[in-house]
Amino acid sequence: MNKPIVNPGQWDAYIGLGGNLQDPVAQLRLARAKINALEHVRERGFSPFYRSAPFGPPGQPDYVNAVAHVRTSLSALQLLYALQQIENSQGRERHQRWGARTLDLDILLFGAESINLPELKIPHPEMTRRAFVLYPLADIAAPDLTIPGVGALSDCLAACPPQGIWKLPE
Ligand code: A4P
Ligand code: MG
Repeated sequence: MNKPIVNPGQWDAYIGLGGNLQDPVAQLRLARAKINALEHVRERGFSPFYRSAPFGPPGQPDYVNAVAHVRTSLSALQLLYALQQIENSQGRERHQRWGARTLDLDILLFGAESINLPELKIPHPEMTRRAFVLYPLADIAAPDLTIPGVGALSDCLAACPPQGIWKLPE
């Protein structure tokens, strides 16, 4: 059964999902279902899962990463707060920047917007340096996708080899 959507979707947003604690694949699957259950949010695509070497403090387990494409009529801040509630509902604890976590949901892109608020920076500032974001994004985005203020996704991929990431079997 289709859930009711009051306003038709207006924004194409890409969300990066990551986690490295407590069965990350299951955490990401659950988060995917919760994102798709949000009012005014509809999934348009979902990448394969990737295992990835941790970026940040050493000694953490490998991560699992994926990217979701959604269409939404929420504002970027409304979407951020909804995603933070999902992180919290899955036991996300914030101890250390870039430290191990059950679930991290980052808004990578929100339409063609550039946003620079204290609590929300879009495009996500680290995304162009991270193979575990760029390659799953490329799996589901249009080949000519442009990252606002940066340039073509294809140029970012060429500058960021797929090292330290491994696509998991479907
Ligand atoms: N915030 C600002 N912009 C955004 C955005 N576009 N999307 C703010 C989401 N949040 C955004 O985030 C800190 C604050 O960022 C939030 O309060 C929000 O208002 P957080 O999730 O509480 O903390 P964090 O995730 O530790 O910090 P940060 O800087 O967001 O880290 P990243 O960049 O998310 O990196 N290694 C691998 N292999 N795979 C990973 O997924 N992830 C991280 C986290 C580190 N290493 C990783 C991975
Ligand atoms: Mg984060």
